[in-house]
Amino acid sequence: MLMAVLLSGCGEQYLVLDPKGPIGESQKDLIYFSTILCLVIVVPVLILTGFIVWRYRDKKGNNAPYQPNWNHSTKLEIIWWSIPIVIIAILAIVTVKYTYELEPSKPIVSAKAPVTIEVTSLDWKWLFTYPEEGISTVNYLQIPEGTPIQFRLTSDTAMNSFWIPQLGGQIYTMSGMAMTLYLQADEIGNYYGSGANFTGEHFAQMTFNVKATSEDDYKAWVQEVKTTAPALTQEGFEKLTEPSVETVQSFSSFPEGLFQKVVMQYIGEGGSAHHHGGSAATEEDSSKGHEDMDMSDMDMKDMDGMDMNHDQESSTNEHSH
Ligand SMILES: [Cu+2]
Repeated sequence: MLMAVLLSGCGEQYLVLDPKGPIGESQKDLIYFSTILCLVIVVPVLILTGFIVWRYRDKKGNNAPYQPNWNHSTKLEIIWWSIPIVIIAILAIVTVKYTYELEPSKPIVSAKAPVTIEVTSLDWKWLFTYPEEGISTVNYLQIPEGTPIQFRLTSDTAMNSFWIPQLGGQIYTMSGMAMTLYLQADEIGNYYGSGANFTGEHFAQMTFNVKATSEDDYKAWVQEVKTTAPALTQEGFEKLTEPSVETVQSFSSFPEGLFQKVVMQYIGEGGSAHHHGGSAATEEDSSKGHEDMDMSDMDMKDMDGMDMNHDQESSTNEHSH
């Protein structure tokens, strides 16, 4: 509340504190709540530190009580143990609650059916494919306002992180994995999107505009792309996988099952082989870091015909970093 007052008018600069969707809104609440709760301890401690240093400093004529034999106070022990314990307990309960509530792959409750968008991070651009619409874009997203968007995310290169600060927290894109993230924009507008994980030379140019429009405008845009944009061929996609910086592009189509192919190409014998950056994806790396990786996020129905070697994998663990 206090912070909301202090920071009002700062929306432009603090995107995370100026959310425009339900997920971002909840995450902002949690940020405020935990910050304020922590300040309940931090502020008195800082004040007391200054006060004690000043009050008990070595100075002629200092009349602060001098008690060399004093060694225990039950009252003080109770105060300085119970307050932090209570605050940490509250923080834990609230954080756990929000963590489950905001689980990225949990669908947003809505009367509207979600729109699926597949996200592939490349060097150094974002490819978005719209499986329901059959179109694709590079470094540009258009979404209908007030509708849950189901993002399916992977990487065809180093690990990156997909982030639209005003709609919600970031999520990693990793080769050989498909992550799911639900976001929603409650207002028509343009939102800043970027990669939040350093991936080399032109990482800074991996930004994209997210345009949230009315549903009619969204449909009109899809129609327009379908009729006026060129097709994205397999060769065209391979060109995109080469390191380069790209401007906004739209395509009236994309190779069928492209996203699934990108995900599956990194899954070899015996499980995952996805790497988290750099060019050396060693076997050691993939076996060490990801015993707990799972494919439960992936839509197995879409994987028909793909070579699956995951019988040995558990399907209960969440993949997290
Ligand atoms: Cu990973």
